[in-house]
Amino acid sequence: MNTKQAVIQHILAEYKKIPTKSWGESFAPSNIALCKYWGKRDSELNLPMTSSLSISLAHKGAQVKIALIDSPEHELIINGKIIDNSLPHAKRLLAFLDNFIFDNAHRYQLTLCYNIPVAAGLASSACTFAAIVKALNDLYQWQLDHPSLSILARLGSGSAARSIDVGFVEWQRGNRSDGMDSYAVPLNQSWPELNVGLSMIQTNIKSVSSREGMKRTLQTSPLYAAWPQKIQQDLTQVKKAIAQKNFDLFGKTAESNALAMHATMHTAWPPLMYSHPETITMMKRVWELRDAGLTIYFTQDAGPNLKLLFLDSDITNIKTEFPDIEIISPFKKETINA
Ligand code: 2P0
Repeated sequence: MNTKQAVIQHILAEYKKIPTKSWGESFAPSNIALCKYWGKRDSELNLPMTSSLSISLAHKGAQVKIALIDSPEHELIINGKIIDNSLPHAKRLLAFLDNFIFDNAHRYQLTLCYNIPVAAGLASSACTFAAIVKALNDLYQWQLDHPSLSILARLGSGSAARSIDVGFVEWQRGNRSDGMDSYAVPLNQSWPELNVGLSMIQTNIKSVSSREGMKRTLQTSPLYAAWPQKIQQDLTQVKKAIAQKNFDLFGKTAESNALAMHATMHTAWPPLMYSHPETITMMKRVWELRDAGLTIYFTQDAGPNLKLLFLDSDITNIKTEFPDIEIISPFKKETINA
């Protein structure tokens, strides 16, 4: 038994492993980190070097349906297409499902439906593993609490720990080597006027995975030593900004955190740069607009797409300036129910 399986056994020890329904179903949202997760202290359990904080993207994410099948192999269907089990993207999902085989006669049929581009820095692994864990919870009717769901989702992908909840979510680093104290906790704070604008500079699969990128950065970047302290300061500031609804402090902290994370990547070796020329052009436009009085900030993950942060009061100007962005309002009722 590997360490991951030991954690799963520990969490599920008391629960029955026979489904009481034909299939389990669930949705989990993507999340965008405002204070980023970049670097692991344990790469098997996806334990982070630092805490991180994100906002969930309401109705944007993954819908999962999972059922047991009489077959020696799992079956994977993504956005309506049967996927070859030998593809790298499939292998990671199937390896995760292997951890939840409780009876040797059956495997799973996993159906995934996204309304967000896969593997384009739009956090699709986060919503995927969170939705799978929630769907298993539904299939077996375990009724696990949120910390347990978050820990199980983290075993699939670190950022998935944060996609179990909605709204603002903090993933606590934890200190234990088994990770039982490393899970996400919702902040229970709302900000109805807040918007996230998704740019679609590129939606192809990226060349260096986050997993590989963070490993390289941790091992080689001379700037990485400063990252834990930067995260600590930014977490304090962003939580203060959310509590006070101070949008300038919120946006400035998120943007600065993203730029600092990318600085650690640029100084890794071989260097790592997820930005495209269009990314830089868009960043400069944001800075020009801000100088001209528009209250707009950005954040960027491990991909070329920027996520713009702005309030309702600026939405008309932002739409004129960036007509191609998709706007998500994480706290608006109609968005959540869409
Ligand atoms: C984040 N990212 O906090 C950061 C910012 C990308 C940049 O979490 O290896 O796909 O599965 O734990 O969760 C992407 O990393 O990596 C990520 P694994 P994951 O959102």
